[in-house]
Amino acid sequence: MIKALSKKVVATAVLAASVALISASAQAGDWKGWNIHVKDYPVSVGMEKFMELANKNTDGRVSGKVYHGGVLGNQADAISQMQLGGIDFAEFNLGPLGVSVPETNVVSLPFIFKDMDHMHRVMDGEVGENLSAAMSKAGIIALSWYDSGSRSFYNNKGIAINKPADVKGLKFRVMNNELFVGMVEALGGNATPMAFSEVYQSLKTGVVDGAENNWPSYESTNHFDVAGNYSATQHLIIPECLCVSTRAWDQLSDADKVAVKAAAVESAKLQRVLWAERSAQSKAKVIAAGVKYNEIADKSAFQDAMGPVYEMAIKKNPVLKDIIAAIKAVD
Ligand code: BDP
Repeated sequence: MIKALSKKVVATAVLAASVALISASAQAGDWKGWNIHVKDYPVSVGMEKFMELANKNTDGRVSGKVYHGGVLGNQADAISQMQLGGIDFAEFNLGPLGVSVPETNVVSLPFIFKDMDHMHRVMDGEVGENLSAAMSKAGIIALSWYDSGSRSFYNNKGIAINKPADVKGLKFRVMNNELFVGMVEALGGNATPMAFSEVYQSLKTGVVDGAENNWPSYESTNHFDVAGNYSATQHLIIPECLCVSTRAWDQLSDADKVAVKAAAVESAKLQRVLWAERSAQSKAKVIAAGVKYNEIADKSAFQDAMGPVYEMAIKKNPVLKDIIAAIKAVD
């Protein structure tokens, strides 16, 4: 009985302490920022710029710190922490976000965008605004869209992927979203969702045969050291968001909201420039280090294989049908 009581007392104290912690972190002036990438990555530099400008634009009423390198946990943890209030701002890839905000699954459909410019036109227009509105219902306000290039397959089996049949039997790590599992399966391979931080070791020990990512992530994580064949399938172009939790956002005055939004938009401009530079540098670096790289002149066989992924996505979330049409309608 005494034991049970003390357990309850301890539990109540722990709860009170975590509520205090949560509300403390949501105070303007003390924002905690989550980032998966290393400090010199374009996303990281963009986030630092965002905080610097948010601080300046609000005369110091908003300040905070960015925690780089995933030290605050993986993206799945970060999404729930944004909702609970343990993290105030973050930079997320929209891929795994589809699990919490179904509308965002549209950007995780393979080959949905024609190229990076098309993605920018879509995300900087009405579709981007609608996705942002959907995200805010989940406690996440998207203030601006960051670049993440296009994702391509790489493997540790010495295989140059030129056609879907080359994927057959290979096991790839994908980001956490069943659409990505479906995508690899539609090409005849197998896929395992896994946190970003675990991929290097899994490639090295052969738990997976390959993964898929853009040039900067392939390089910054040293995946190129353990999976030396990179094939430019460019099957996904997924934007990323610079986001603030609704908890933190709701504490701002209207004027400070405008000021913080402006800081985010400005930081995205910088991030996009840095992204283009880093992509070229990373590509050159890994090729100089001995990576075998092949381009694929005609990707139509890969595109044609994606029918089941679109069907699965629409069946599960019929709302995607109209968003797909809206994206196709953007030139
Ligand atoms: C990178 C994204 C990052 C993802 C990572 C991944 O920038 O947000 O976590 O890919 O593959 O390109 O998990």
